[in-house]
Amino acid sequence: MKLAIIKPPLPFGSTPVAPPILEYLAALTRRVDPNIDIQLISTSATPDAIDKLECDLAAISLLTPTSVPGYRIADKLRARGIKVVFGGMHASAMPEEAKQYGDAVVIGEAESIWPEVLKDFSAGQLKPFYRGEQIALDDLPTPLYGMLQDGHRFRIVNTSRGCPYNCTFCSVKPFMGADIRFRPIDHVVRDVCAIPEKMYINGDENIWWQGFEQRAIDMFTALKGSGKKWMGFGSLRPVLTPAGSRMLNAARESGMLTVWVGWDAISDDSLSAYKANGKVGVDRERAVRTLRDHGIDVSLFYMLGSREDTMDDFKRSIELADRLGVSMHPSLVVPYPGTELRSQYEPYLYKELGWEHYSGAYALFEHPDPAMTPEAREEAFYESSLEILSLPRVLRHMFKVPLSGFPYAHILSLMNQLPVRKGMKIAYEKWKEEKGEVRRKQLLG
Ligand code: B12
Ligand code: SF4
Repeated sequence: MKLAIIKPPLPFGSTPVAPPILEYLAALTRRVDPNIDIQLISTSATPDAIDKLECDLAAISLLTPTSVPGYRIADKLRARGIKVVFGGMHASAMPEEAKQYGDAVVIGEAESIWPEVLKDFSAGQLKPFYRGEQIALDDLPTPLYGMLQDGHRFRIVNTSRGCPYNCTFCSVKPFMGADIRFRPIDHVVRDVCAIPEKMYINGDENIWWQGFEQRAIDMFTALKGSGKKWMGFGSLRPVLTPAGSRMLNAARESGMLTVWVGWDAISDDSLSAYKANGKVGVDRERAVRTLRDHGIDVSLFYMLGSREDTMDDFKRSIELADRLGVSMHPSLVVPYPGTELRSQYEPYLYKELGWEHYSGAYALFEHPDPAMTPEAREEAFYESSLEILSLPRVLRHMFKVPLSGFPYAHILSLMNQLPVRKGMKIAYEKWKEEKGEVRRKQLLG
């Protein structure tokens, strides 16, 4: 049997990060049947691969912003008689929608159900829907790291799933459940050692959890010997706990260069409206300074343009970037399907905007302030993002990266900002052209 595992194109084009599902689902498949011929396709990197693809079954992984291109890929393949099975967070939140474009949909996590899907396919008896369980993570295979080439320089390691917090915008929590499920530390070390490159990404939603600081310390200590550098997403709360300092030292000694922090909202009011205090409800600026004092560089991810946000928040994000001297990655708020935020915003959604607009660069709902029109929000998003990513600021941030990370963390700081700046400039020019076109059409009646 020939199986192709496909990641549809990402909204902002190719990234050096290998889409983790490809090499991971390949490993799960090998476990079921080592004789299956597997091909991995990251369409952002190899856009023409679909036209030449020959296989019996295509497994397509869908996120919300990649769902529409995923459906178009499925149309092409099914027209050539290839069966299509969808999975991933978007397919799980919108199974009936996905089923219209595929032969089968896997809802939930793959591990417990993928063997059955492959068996049914071989028997010519694919069912329309399959449901994966949230199983314990004590026997996950090592992804087939290195199988995907095409210029991907970073691989992902996952060490836990699930989250006890309840941020309203989050699509990970409804998917992975409220209990944190940890992988055995020796499995994490085994996977890290299997990565061919010298640098990797911890792809967990949170690399350290409050109440589980000792587990994080044990894992970082075990990873010291790997000799690799890494970065990942971490919450601010555990940083200021009594065990925080020991944990940060262990993280740095294990090769951690940069932590990506979900800052989520500029104002504390918006943070509360998102119910995100659970994970970031501490003196946020002190926590960021503490991280840097421990030699770890910080990048903040946050959303703008929520129904609680004001126009001032766009300006305040620039002030924050200057005050903290860290790199900042904004997006406009996205009410992903399956989230509490989507239910709250349901009456205000611009329903005519399809999933391809759910990339973080579009205003997707009405705002109570009549001055905050979609155009005003989108323009303010581009303007403030480009201001934050201006060359002098990018350089200033680089000079503030802790010296202990030299030179990797400094190079990474540039790599994390300069391509985003370039992409953002192109997107803004395109946006201006599109808006100009709409206005011209309106003027011509
Ligand atoms: C690592 C990561 C990235 C990396 C790599 C992405 C890539 N190259 O694919 C980077 C940093 C580049 C990235 C970028 C983006 N990301 Co991202 N990312 C993640 C993160 C943190 C971890 C993903 C991971 O490690 N997965 C591990 C694999 C094994 O898990 P999985 O894919 O969920 O697969 C499991 C199941 O879903 C299922 N499954 C999945 N697919 C399939 C397919 C089949 C056929 C089957 C049977 C099963 C199945 O089986 C697997 C095992 O159980 C997740 C958050 C999270 N914790 O999941 C966000 C996440 C996936 N990202 C998200 C988003 C929105 C983005 C961006 C679009 C954000 C933006 N606005 O810029 C960008 C796109 C950038 C671009 N260039 O266009 C969202 C998606 C939300 C949604 N509902 O769609 C998430 C969930 C974050 C969030 N909190 O909302 N991301
Ligand atoms: S901390 Fe919030 S954003 Fe992160 S996984 Fe949990 S609920 Fe989602």
